Amino acid sequence: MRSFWDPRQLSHSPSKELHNGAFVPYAEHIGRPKSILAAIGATEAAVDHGEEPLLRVHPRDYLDFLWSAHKDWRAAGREGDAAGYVWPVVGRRPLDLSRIDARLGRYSYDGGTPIAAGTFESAYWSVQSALSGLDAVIGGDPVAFALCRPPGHHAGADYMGGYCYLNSAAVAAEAAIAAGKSRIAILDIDYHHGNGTQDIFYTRGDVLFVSIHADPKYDYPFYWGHADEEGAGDGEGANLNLPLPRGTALAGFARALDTALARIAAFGPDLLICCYGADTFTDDPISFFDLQTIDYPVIGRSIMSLGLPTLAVMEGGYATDALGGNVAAFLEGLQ
Ligand code: SP5
Ligand code: ZN
Repeated sequence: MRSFWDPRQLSHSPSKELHNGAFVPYAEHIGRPKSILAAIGATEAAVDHGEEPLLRVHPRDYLDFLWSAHKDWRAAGREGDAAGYVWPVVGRRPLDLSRIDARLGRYSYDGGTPIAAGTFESAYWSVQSALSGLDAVIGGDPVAFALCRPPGHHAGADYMGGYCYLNSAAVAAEAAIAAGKSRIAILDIDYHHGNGTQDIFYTRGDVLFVSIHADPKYDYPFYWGHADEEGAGDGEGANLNLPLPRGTALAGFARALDTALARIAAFGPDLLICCYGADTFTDDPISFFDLQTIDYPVIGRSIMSLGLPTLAVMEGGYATDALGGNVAAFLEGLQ
């Protein structure tokens, strides 16, 4: 299987995040991709597709914000990583504010997603890795892997959150449509609900979003990922959330996966994009499922039983020592 990655994805390295009322070391650190690279063998360099594919998902003003936020932060006399502290959730209206703190609030929804000096560059190349993997699949490969990092599934069209800045899977889905595919299914099996991806395609009937994740009643991102979110307008019925309780092991996960795969098969997509997070692993430090390394090939094989051309993109997974082995195990199942 061809795998794609760009070393510039290491430029992003925030030092800390706000979590449970304290600043703690940033969980989405560069040891993650290093662990994956050590385990999966050779990768190919991402090809630069420019920003046009990004603009099919993300508006110009959001890309401009991401590109300049860290410089604006420094220009305001600040040290360290740029992070917001006020969010416009009450009586919001489209004010054109220039102060960096106002812009950080406007374009984010949580306090755990700081912007460091290399953040835009890393997020840009993370998306380019996904687009390069998509090229392989559109070119006829049955499956390809994009080592996306930073991850993408919490990022909406114009906001960052949950360690995510640009939504690689969403950009790949739009690129596939632009390349002539008419129906795309996205299967998100990260531990956390892919709220950004859901939001981007919520009113779309040509992109099915299916997510298996920790019940947001108990886990991040709390406000989205509930079972009654089924899509709206043209997208009515094209969104399926399968929240699972803490402690879920392979048996429970596989039942939800069967439900997810049946819905995807019924949708009849031309292409599958699988958002893979290894934070479902039993030893993940911020998550509470009970999957083992040997479960990932089983899950990968189930997904390939759909017989669809498949692009797998990396999302979360924070048990760094085991991460590479978990990703390699999943990819083995996809072969
Ligand atoms: C892509 C993805 O998996 N995002 C997950 C975002 C979860 N953020 C909320 C939990 C933050 C826990 N941070 C603990 C850091 C310990 N060093
Ligand atoms: Zn996650």
